[in-house]
Amino acid sequence: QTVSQGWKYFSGNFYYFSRVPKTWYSAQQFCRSRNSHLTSVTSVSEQEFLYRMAGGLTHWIGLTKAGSEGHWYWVDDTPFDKVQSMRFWIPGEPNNARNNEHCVNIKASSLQSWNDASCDNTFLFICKRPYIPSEP
Ligand code: 2F8
Ligand code: CA
Repeated sequence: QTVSQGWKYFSGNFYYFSRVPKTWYSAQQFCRSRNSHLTSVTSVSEQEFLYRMAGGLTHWIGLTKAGSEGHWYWVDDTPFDKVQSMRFWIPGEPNNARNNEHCVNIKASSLQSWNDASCDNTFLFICKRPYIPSEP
């Protein structure tokens, strides 16, 4: 399957783990150029899969802030579930350090994993696109 080279399948989606660090926005542009978005995380099993595949290295995910209120949203348009997502933040995060942390990465242990960081920092990143079976 040439179309899926370098992409890992998990539970209905393909994921791309970059080998080159980018800013959050450049990472999202890269994902979009590959028919995908920076990944959303909507379950414990997905979080554990991503953390395991990330191999201990910090990776951008598709969570960022919008509006003057600065509410979190997923760039792939998955609704952000604030309550269900609490468990995924590193204790003490998001802390919006220096008032300049509007993008999120997977950083620490497998479950309490997310940190908000400056979108201008460069990290590895994870793209996600749905697996859409083609007609036979
Ligand atoms: O201690 C948590 C804190 O660690 C760093 O700041 C010192 C992170 N900064 C970056 O990753 C740029 C903070 O986001 C994090 O909250
Ligand atoms: Ca932070």
